Amino acid sequence: ITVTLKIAKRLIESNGEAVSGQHLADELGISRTAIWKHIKELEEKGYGIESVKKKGYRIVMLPDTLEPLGIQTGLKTKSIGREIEYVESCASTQIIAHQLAQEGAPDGTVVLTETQTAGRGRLARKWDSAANKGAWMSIILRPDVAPQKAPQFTLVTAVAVVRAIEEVTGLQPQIKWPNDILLNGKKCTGILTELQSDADGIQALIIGIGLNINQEKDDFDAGVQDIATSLKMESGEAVNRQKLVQSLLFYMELYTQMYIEEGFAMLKILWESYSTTIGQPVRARMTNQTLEGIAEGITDDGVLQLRTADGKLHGIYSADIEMTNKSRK
Ligand code: BTX
Repeated sequence: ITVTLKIAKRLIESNGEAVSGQHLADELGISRTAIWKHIKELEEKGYGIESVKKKGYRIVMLPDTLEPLGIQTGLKTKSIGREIEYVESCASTQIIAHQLAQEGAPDGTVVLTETQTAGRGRLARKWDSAANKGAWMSIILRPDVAPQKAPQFTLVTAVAVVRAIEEVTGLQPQIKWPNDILLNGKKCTGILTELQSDADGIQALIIGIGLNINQEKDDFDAGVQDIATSLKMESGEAVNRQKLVQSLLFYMELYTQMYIEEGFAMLKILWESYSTTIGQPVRARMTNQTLEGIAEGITDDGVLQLRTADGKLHGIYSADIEMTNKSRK
């Protein structure tokens, strides 16, 4: 961490109180002129800093970026987000995270970027990742659970995403099984869980999360404009991306811990309470067939239970779900 960032950290941590230039100079062992130069540098980076006469410097605005300093200051987690790999742009945070995981990155490492040129969804679909308007991230977890449990982490992540959006914006998202987070029937977040495993079990889970935050309709690719939405479009207000990411990392840690220690039962109740799918007629498109019926619930393993008209109950492990009740959005 550079001296400039140390100063930023010191100002952020003083919670809006001015910090004297002399204090900063003494603490860092540099001259007051040097402090002044670093302050100018912070201003150029987008920090709003006020000079209060006789009192010193006070931070009044943070730059709207996802840089680790802003995310980690005030972050309420023990492990998730303690290591952050931040890049301004990349092909996909999943690629970087896979690489880092192979090199031994610790549990809880987060890869964050402002824009992706090849953001990906399930089945090699494209994920539209507009610059500086969302949060595109991958979280590396190293849970001691069997590889078949990996899909449950998608459900646990969905609950964490819903809680974070609720907390920061007051909006009430819904979950469409397995991995879509919806607002007014449109997708505001996508989740992609990938796995590195061997004979010993899971080596790493790479959980990709794409949060649409401050986009306007035009910021989305034409092909997704009708199905995508952002928190700003739904709430009418710009959302602080740093706060949202902090809140998400907090709930990710809380719920993944809960899952690892106590199993899926509690999370299943939360998940079902946010779900738009359960109890509804749906069409499930799988690679080899399509089934229609009522989505009755999920099992303790996160498998969707679909009852078809002939009364048979089918366990769906992976599919695209369409709501067939037209009166609902
Ligand atoms: P999915 O396969 O469920 O959804 C992909 C589909 O969603 C696309 O085919 C398109 O129709 C639609 N879509 C594309 N972009 C958006 C968008 N920004 N908002 C709403 N709908 C969209 C979902 O896959 C999983 C997405 C994970 C994305 C994260 S971002 C960070 C990480 N890195 C990476 O490359 N992927 C993950």
